[in-house]
Amino acid sequence: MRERTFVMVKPDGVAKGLTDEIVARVERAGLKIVSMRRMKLDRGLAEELYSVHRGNDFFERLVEHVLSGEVVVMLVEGERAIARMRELSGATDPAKAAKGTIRGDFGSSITENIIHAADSAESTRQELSLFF
Ligand code: FUP
Repeated sequence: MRERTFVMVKPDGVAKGLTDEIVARVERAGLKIVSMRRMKLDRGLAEELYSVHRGNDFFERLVEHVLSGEVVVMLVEGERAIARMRELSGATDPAKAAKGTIRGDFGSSITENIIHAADSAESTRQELSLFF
């Protein structure tokens, strides 16, 4: 099924110069980047993006991280795009993520894990509506 998903290169990924590498991996996987923009989030937007995590002990750390520098937001489209972007990204904790995944290859901690990719059709809709 052809679908759309929301992807964001987090500030650690942008700072490490990984945007082009991530774009290349997404395109090599046969997915299309329909739209892409480099930007700075404000607190309201960051808290909205991560609203499902509000109340968790890591929420503030997560929000502070995505506010710590510029991000690159992407609208990605293709067959099973949501699941395939999750596969390309790898497990949340880079220490547990497989080699060959973006987090496994480049992530440094569960907070500084390079990339966000929406995890369901519902979160995709909600997250895309915030940015595109
Ligand atoms: P993921 O969908 O893989 O990004 O993972 P989650 O939705 O579980 O978590 C979203 C973000 O919260 C992660 F990218 C990093 C952060 N997080 C922590 O910092 N600590 C945790 O224990 C879990 C998540």
